[in-house]
Amino acid sequence: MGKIELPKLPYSYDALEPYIDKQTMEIHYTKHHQGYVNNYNNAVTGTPLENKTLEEVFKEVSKHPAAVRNNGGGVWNHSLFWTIMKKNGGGIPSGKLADAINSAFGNFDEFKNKFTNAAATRFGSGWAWLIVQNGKLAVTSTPNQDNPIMDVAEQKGIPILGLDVWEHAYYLKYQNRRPEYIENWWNVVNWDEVASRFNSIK
Ligand code: MN3
Repeated sequence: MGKIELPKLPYSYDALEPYIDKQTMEIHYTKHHQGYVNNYNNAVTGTPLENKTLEEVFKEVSKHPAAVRNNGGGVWNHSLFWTIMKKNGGGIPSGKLADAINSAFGNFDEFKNKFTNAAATRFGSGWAWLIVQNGKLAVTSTPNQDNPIMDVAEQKGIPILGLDVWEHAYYLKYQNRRPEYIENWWNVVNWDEVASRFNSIK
């Protein structure tokens, strides 16, 4: 597939204000995400991985150098992250996704509590995820830039929602108050995109 390119941000840097501030969004996208793209390309150029998709690489990521795992994950995770947020997001999902959430967790609030807890208790840097495993939903988290597609993940599945809890995602606005960042983030979740990802899996 050749060189990975930074995907276009689907909204302006200030679109998710006041929950995610403009400066954080700009630095996160132009420095962090771009950095993962550049470093991944540097790590795979001239190797057999150059022509593989990220998903193919993740299935055997334990065999590859740390730069491939960390930067490849950084590329994929942020590419998902931007799409599952939008201006005037939030609320609760409907349709088949809502049914699947109720079936897996009891109700939306139980799901939200479980996901919030996974994000809040992930020690250090990492991500919280809503994943699809054999057609069923589950909540999990991963350290650093790992994700549940990777062979190294404790709990594997296909992520349809992810929350970045690295300090770079919230520190300028929230400093050490990760729980406040998580609580506010629910106001920008793009449930249409999450549902679309869910519906495309089965
Ligand atoms: Mn990040």
